[in-house]
Amino acid sequence: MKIAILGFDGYYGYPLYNRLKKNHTVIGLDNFWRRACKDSPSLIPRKKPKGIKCDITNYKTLFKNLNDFKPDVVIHLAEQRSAPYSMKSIEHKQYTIKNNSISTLNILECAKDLGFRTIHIGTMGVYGYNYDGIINEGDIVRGPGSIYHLSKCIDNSMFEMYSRLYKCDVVELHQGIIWGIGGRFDYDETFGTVLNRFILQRMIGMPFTLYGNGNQLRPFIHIENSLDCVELVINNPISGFETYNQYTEIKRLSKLLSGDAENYDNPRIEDEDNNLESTNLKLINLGLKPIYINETEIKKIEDVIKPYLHNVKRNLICPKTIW
Ligand code: USQ
Repeated sequence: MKIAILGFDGYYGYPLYNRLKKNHTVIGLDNFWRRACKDSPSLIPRKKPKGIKCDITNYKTLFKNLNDFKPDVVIHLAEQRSAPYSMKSIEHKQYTIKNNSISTLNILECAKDLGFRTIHIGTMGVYGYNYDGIINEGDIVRGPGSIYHLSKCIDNSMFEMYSRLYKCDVVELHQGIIWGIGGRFDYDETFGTVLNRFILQRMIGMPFTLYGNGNQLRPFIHIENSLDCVELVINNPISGFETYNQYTEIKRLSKLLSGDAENYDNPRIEDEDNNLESTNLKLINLGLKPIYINETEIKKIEDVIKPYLHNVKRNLICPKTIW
């Protein structure tokens, strides 16, 4: 199959590119924006991969690249994906909405004219974390807690509309919080996700930076599982618009890892004693084999990052972005 990955230089895009190119003809496009964020460096250095430099918010360039390649599937990862980044200032808010929404619109315009299938990595955060009922896959439940999550709600509405009006085939993967190594490893307060941050904090003898009381329930998925999910939906095509909840377990933040924790005044506006009940059976039924959070899996990550611990910049760890 011919597959184009938009945003192939990111935490998720890079390992996905390496996985898919084993069995498919794959091209990668990226504006290399994340690489230029010098305040949020990856702990593990990684060379710039070979691919096409393309800003997806430029419709003409995107169309030309996709029209030349004629993909069967386009995987859309070309988004600003950090909630804290999106809440730092009006400029960060504008950048996030502009980049994410225009990218999605451009991809859908290309899909309408070129006829490829689109797979989008969305987020469980579109539902929000203060809903009392059970969230089924495909339910329209909205409760974004940041401008980033709001941008994913806008994406979601665009996918639904293009699929309804123009019969575009779109898969929306509502992903939980990823953990594990994706070529790069982020631990700073802006781009590091919580479990990866806690793993590193324990290794450098720092108590976990637990926001609020730590009772928050959140969905988690190992990065390898997340890549499995994309392969599963590539190999099991649907027509129309289909949503999958892409996580393997729901955990309380205070119970993620054993170790000392320090409770911080929560820098985010979020419900700390939330309910989270949802279904994730569609991917399991397609064959996903969950990798759960346990010390054996954590040890594998520790072994990879250990040689780079001298690069840790402690001043990047404590929360600074408040909303
Ligand atoms: N948290 C801490 N301590 C920390 C960092 C975070 O207690 O040092 C807490 C946060 O307050 C939050 C939870 O951990 O309750 C998750 O925070 P996070 O930064 O790991 O994840 P989040 O901001 O939700 O975003 C991440 C990815 C995003 C993806 C999302 C999936 O950056 O791209 O969409 O996870 S989900 O959370 O399901 O929306």
